[in-house]
Amino acid sequence: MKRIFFAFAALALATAVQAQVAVKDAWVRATVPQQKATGAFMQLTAEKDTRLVAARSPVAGVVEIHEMTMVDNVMKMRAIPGLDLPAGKAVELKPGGYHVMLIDLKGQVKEGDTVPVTLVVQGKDGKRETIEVKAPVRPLNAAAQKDPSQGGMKH
Ligand SMILES: [Cu+2]
Repeated sequence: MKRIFFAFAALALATAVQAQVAVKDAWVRATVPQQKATGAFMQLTAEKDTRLVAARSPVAGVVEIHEMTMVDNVMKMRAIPGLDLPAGKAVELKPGGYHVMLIDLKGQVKEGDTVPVTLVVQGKDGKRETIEVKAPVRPLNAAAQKDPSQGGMKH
């Protein structure tokens, strides 16, 4: 009986730590050989006002938070210091919008792989916590070719 209680307590603790920000539909775009960067996409919903301040992944030397904006009719992306996650509001990271940029890739990211991504979020109280995400790799497609978040842009 005691053992069951401890198992349950450990489970409750684990979910409590992760409950701050829910991650849905995480995925990473597959790369071709020699490609040095790609994007990670997901939907984030924070319980309380939170800010995504950093990310890291073992597959990339550098990981940045990017946004895409239209500049003179051309989609450009740039690194931003953080992304606000308002309480209860789903924030989409998707091609053509915000994304987690995996730069300086250590190897090809292939369809069928799973890429671990660690998100660092900060609450209004300044406390940081990390969220571990396992993002499956999805294939490139024709529509993605024009999208700079696929790594076509040189960093
Ligand atoms: Cu980018």
